[in-house]
Amino acid sequence: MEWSAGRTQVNSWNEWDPLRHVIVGRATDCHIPPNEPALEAKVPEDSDMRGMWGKRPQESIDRGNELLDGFAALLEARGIRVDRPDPIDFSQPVTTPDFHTGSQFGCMPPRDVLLTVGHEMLEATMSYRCRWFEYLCYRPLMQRYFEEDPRFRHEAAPKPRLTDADYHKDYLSEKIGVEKRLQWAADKHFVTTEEEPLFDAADVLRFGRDLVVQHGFTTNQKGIEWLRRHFPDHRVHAVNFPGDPYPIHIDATFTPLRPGLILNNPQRRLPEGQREMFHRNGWEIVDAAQPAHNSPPPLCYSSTWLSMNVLVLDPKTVCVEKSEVYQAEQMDRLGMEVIPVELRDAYAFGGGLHCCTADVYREGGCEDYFP
Ligand code: DAV
Repeated sequence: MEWSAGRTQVNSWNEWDPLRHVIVGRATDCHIPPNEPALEAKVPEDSDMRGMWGKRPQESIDRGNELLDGFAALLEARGIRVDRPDPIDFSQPVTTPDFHTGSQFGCMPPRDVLLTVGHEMLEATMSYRCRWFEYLCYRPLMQRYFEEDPRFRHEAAPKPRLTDADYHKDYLSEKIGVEKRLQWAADKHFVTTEEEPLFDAADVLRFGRDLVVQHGFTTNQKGIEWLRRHFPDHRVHAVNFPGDPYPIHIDATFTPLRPGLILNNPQRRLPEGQREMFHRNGWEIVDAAQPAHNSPPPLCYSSTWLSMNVLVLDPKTVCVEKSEVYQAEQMDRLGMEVIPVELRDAYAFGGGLHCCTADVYREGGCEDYFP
């Protein structure tokens, strides 16, 4: 079927084919949620956010929206169709028969919630209580896509119960220390237990027939097994990056740019034993450039490695955050055309250029890159 801008078609099999239609998140009403087990384990021990919760300062929300709107306009100016989520009232607490938490999170970043595989968009289980209802912000879009595209498959993974049994108690302490965290990461002892399948969509990278999934804080082995059974025509590979003391989401760690080329965070190298499928098929895994900043912006959950959280528009063109000059230089050396996009003041809402988007349509079909 030919691409036409007027009617939605959902189709995206990888991270690099020419992008035609995308969702860009919003900072509106974004909250710092109260403490809960999964967040406790993630917020860095020296973070300015520890113990804090409530709505984010309105000026920061306005600035975040200004940058996200600017990014959406830049994409539209290049002929890419952009949709936006509908925020709900994130100050509302979440109560289920199994847990209660005092507020929600926001509708940034969509990449965490929605996994597009071919004609399907799958709502992830999520692993934070404050993000349990985040899919609601995307339901108006899902309804529209369902009406407009007869091939579109709208799927939702089983909602998890997120009782205390989902979290390892030894992670719930203020002071663990980076050394112990690194040992735990090397031993694949993460905050989430194997009580039930858990995954965030941003732990999954799409390489045509192959899905590469990070096992870490936000995705457990049962979540990866659930994905394996849910996508029987795909090969699902579990990876982990022992150098990361706070392993959530793969997209500041491992960044495919085009067939045959992946950037890897030099502090979180893919272990030798997990490189086989890439090497055997002639793929190159190169160290990403250093971030331009020594620390994340205020009230930010993510690390400085959002420098490599780029959005590939096609195999020759990539959006890089404007201040990330070393990353831009490296892209240039690798033969990519770089589009600088100002986004750093929106990092605090949950991530960078890859995080703040979710694919709806990329050209191309399901290729086998690792025969
Ligand atoms: O390096 O803090 C951020 C990824 C956000 N989706 C990091 C991972």
